[in-house]
Amino acid sequence: LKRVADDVRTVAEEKAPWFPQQIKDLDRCNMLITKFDPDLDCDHPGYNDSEYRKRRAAISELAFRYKQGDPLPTVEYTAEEISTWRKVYQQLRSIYPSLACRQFLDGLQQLEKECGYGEDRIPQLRDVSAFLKEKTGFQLRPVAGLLSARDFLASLAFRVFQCTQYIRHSSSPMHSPEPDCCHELLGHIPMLADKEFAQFSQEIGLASLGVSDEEIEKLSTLYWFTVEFGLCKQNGEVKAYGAGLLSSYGELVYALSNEPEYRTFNPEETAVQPYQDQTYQSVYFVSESFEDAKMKLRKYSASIKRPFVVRYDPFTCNVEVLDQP
Ligand code: TIH
Ligand code: FE2
Repeated sequence: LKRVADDVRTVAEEKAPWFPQQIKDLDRCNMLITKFDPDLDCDHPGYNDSEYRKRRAAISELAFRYKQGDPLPTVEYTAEEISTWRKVYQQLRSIYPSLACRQFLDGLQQLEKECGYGEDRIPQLRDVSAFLKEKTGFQLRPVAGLLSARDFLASLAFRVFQCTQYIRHSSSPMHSPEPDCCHELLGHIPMLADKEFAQFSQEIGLASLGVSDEEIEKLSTLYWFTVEFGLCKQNGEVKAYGAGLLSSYGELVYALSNEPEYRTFNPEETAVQPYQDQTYQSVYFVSESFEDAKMKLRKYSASIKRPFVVRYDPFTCNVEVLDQP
């Protein structure tokens, strides 16, 4: 009987794509998507700015060299970079109170009080990671650019959030087509300071481990329309909870204007909606509440079928793989 069970496991594991089972394995989850690279994409606002590209390459180097467990690299930002940050911070900070959801505002307030957030300096990943670790157990890891969806989602299974450390080009403070430190620090981090949101992010990560490319595509589309561009109702008003909105003054204002189309969030439909990653979205999905979005996405994640079961062990921080009972 034992041999039969072993055979079954071998077949199941052979079919599933590789996935990390220990936090150290995240060193192998580093597949970059070069679509928005300023060296390759002639529409990138930094394409013709060789200084900017040199700076980006230097900051990328820190991420390429990083191994799990190393202290997070710090970057001494230039006066120009800090001035871009200041613009982004000032503009967004002034509209958050009326447009951002409550959980976000709570998180940001704590970061301002306890983690040195403000318009005068760009927070260091090292400090933010220590802050998050205490609040929700999340930690940060530097990444050189946009990661493949599979690798990005897998890190969430370990409560690791992969963060870029360079900043957007000074010519476009209001919107960037790719993640940068404004997007991570202002869009994602305040939400990750919320216990329930952290839990839910980890569940998406766990649901992604070892699933097919088709399932990854659907899961990352859902991630896109919720964690990145989600809207929810709060006290009868529509508010933003998506990080891609909360880090872009231009798109935040646009998303909450009368222009774009709104649809009710429904995972089955949302998972197959084509999305826009060069400019603003043409459709946004609105949930009845933030909790509702969370519950629906959680239910969807749990419904993805796999020939095995994964379980996160919080004592060892490992993912255990069990045969389907
Ligand atoms: N568009 C966002 C911004 O300007 O901050 C960044 C991104 C969100 C999602 C993908 S890239
Ligand atoms: Fe993001």
